[in-house]
Amino acid sequence: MAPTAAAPDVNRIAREVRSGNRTVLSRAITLIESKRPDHRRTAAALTQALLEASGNAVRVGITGVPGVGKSMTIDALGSTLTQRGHKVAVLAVDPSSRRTGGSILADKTRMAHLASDPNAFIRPSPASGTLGGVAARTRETMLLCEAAGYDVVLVETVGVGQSEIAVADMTDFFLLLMLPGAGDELQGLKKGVVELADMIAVNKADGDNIVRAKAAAAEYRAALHILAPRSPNWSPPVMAYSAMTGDGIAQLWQHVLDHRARLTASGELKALRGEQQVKWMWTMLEERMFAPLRSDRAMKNALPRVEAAVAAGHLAPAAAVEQIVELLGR
Ligand SMILES: Nc1nc2c(ncn2[C@@H]2O[C@H](COP(=O)(O)OP(=O)(O)OP(=O)(O)O)[C@@H](O)[C@H]2O)c(=O)[nH]1
Ligand SMILES: [Mg+2]
Repeated sequence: MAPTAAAPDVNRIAREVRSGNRTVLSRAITLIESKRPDHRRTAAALTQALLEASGNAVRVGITGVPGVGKSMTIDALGSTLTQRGHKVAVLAVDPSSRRTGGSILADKTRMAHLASDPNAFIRPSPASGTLGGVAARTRETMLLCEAAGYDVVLVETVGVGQSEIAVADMTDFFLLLMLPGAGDELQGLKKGVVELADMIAVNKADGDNIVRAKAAAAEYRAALHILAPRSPNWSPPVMAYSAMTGDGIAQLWQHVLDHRARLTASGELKALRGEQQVKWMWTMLEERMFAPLRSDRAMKNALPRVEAAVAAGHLAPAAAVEQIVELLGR
């Protein structure tokens, strides 16, 4: 890394993060989430300084419709893993403003065990912004957590939009949670999300729901057969489990480990990580290139006018682009 004015500070923060200091980790994440240009530069230097120490976690993305039991599953799975000696970081990608103060708290109460577990670190989604921006912050946060010694990273996103793709793009294993109940086959999820899944797990297989959950699992298993698998070395399993009773949580994790073993052996995991890094670079570059459009005052004034003219048909889109580029060059 080229020495910069901020370097001593960056090195100190990096050292503290690596030593597992939670307070410094939290502050470093806040720095990463900041939009101030000087903070952005320090954050970039920090992720670079910690790059070598990162990358050692099992990265699992978890999605599913609201109420499917993502939080409860993360609590049960995460607690099982910390009991086995793992350090678990829980992150989220939620670009909507849905999850404001109140529901972050609600989330923590739904992750009651992990919230008080010294070997777990829960960080809610960065505050609302563009999906690209929120996802970028979460990726950087993931690197920091890994450098701090968290060897399992669970990234949650609600399964109703584009954020699933962003999460699948930053994780090794993508877990799709489903509710029991036949008939509602794919439960409003877009087919694209199902295609991303490395496993489908039907939650709430407890009490009166066991039979229904197993029936739903059989149905999804049949549905998955007609989709081409993401990897030639992995057919996504479909299982039923209960986050509430913990039944099936151990098997669920075993599938994650099996997947990892297969994809490590075939070299796919390494290739996947590499592709993700490059994609990430481009995403960040695009964001950076667009930044002047959002922050430049003259641009802020001009853009709505240009847009209105394009919408009204007075200005051709190509001519509008020329105008904007010219403004940017000033
Ligand atoms: N019976 C049963 N109920 C469950 C289970 N898992 C979750 N629930 C209940 O389902 C509801 C939703 O659970 P959450 O974990 O908050 O679901 P979520 O997917 O995180 O929901 P959002 O954060 O709103 O997207 C809660 O009332 C839970 O108590 C389970 O395994 N069995
Ligand atoms: Mg939740």
